Amino acid sequence: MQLYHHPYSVDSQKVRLALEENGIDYTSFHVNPLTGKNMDSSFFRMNPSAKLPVFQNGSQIIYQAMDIILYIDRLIVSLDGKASSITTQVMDWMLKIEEWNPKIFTLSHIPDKYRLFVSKFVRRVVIARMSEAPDLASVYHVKLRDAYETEDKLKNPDIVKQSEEKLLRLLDDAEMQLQETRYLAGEEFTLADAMFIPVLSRITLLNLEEEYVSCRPKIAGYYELVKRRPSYKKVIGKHFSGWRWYRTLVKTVFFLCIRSMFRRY
Ligand SMILES: N[C@@H](CCC(=O)N[C@@H](CS)C(=O)NCC(=O)O)C(=O)O
Repeated sequence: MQLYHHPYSVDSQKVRLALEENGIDYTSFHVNPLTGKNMDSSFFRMNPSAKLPVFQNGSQIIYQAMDIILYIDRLIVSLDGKASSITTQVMDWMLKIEEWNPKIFTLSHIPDKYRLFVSKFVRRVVIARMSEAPDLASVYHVKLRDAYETEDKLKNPDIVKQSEEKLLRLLDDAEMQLQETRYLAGEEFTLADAMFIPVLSRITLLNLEEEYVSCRPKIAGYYELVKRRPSYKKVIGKHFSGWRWYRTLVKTVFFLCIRSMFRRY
């Protein structure tokens, strides 16, 4: 089994937590969307949305984080003969979490000059790949249109506000639930938690913990609790502290600057 992902991608983290919690082995391939690696024609041919994560088991390729997690659950059921861990309550939480797309919220918290630099770089990568693989041109055009549409959305304060409000509703619902139970769907860790933790880690990455987490004491306590799990340490913790974080950042910035300077996309 192979997983194409990136350690800072929210949807990739959801899947990796689910895999780790279930003790499933897989071969990991890092694809950095900030450097446009997801636009390489070999990856793009397999996954024309260019989005991460992508999970491959033999000839089966699955694209959406939620679909991959449901597949993992089915795999566990068939391998171990256990009942599915996805109860109605777990599923309700998974759907609620899935409804919040972190893209607009994230981009709206990144200073314009950095965001526009990366977005221009990625557009140039798409154009370069289009000329290398003309048979994929129409699909690459969809990605270009997506990039322009995202910039338009970011200029619309209503869209930015909606994304934030959706996150606030999710956090308020979680805070209420965590007054009753230890984890999101009861006393045990479930796949709903595997999907929720990356939302919190994105808030941390954007340096917004004070504003969104600390003021919700139950979520703050829950966050401390899940950070002690080996799955969290492996999938998120080790990438968020110390040299790994700086190494990824420096490598990405260096790659973008050098390539932009020499116009090598
Ligand atoms: N609905 C997809 C969304 C995946 C997604 O948006 N992934 C982001 C990273 S978290 C990505 O790959 N962005 C790069 C791009 O859109 O080109 C899922 O659930 O997996």
